[in-house]
Amino acid sequence: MPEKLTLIEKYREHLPVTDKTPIVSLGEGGTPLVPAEHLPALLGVPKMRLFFKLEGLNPTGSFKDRGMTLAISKATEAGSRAVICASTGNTSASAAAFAGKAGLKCYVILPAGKVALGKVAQAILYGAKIVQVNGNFDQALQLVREVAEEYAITIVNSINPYRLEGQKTAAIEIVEKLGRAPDFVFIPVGNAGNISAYWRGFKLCQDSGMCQHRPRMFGFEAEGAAAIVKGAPISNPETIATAIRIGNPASWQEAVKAAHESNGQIDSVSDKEILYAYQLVAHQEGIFCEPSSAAAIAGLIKKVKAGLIPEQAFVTCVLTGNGLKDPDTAIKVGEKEIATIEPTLTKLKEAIEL
Ligand code: AN7
Repeated sequence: MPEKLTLIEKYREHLPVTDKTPIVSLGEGGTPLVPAEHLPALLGVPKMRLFFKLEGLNPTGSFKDRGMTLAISKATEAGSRAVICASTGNTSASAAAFAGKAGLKCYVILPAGKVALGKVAQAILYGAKIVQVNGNFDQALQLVREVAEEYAITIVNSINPYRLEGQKTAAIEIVEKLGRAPDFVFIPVGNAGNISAYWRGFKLCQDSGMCQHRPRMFGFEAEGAAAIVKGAPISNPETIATAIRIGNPASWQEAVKAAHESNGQIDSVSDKEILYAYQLVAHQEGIFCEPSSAAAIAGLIKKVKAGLIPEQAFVTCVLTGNGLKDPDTAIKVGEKEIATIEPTLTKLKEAIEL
């Protein structure tokens, strides 16, 4: 059987690599594009062709791996010995894994107490040096920028240009799988890198003749962290979707441009809407995504209600991270429903209402 190509090998012609670039790969990319079974009818648009891009099935459980394979490969090529990132969690898990494989030292700076359990567990086990700051992601990123000016450490946040180049491959995969571009793409927005990367990817597809049209890009911030929507940075961002708890997005301008050029929008959804969508997609479609990813579905629901989605539209929701990363939120949502009984048949029958 032929070996599966790495993401970089597969999309080499579209990526800033040469034959000399050492490829650091964990088997990233090639994630499933799964059609929705029940949501279109439930939302009142039964003919909508809705697909979920399951980025939580990447090796470290999020879309970050697409950019990280390239960022770490290029850091290795450049002779870097150490990488650093600020992170709401997923970037740190991905950076730690790829850096570990490449034999690079990895420093991750996290907002204390605000990173989902599974992501911290990953960074620990992959062997990163972890520092928590009593502050938010934006402050952590500022510190990372400052320390990287003084020391020869490569930043692997999405301000590293290779990150978005790698991430744009997800858009190409969607076009390959559908044989066309979707009409609408719904995607969560934190640091605003991923929506920018997808837009690059879709433009590339159109320019290279892989598709005839480009989708409208709809990005969603969490209401308590909606800097772009409000038009000004937020010094104390707050949301249950900790991955997108970001008050001053690094790719602000490029994301606004993506929304504008594509005739889309950056909008926001509330924590309540996020939690509703989070449970709905799990119950109805068997997909366990993290709360931040559910912001994309909450956004879709909002736009369907606003009458924005034509009947037969092709729609893709980008589900950026695996629900297993944040067991605390899942358990909080349903814990009270779990019955604890004495181990007798009678009690069991009572409990399951037979
Ligand atoms: C699951 O890990 O910023 O708008 O430091 O983990 O490209 O930032 C994570 C962001 C969406 C937002 N969904 O993407 C980090 C970090 C999930 C995420 C986003 C993130 P961007």
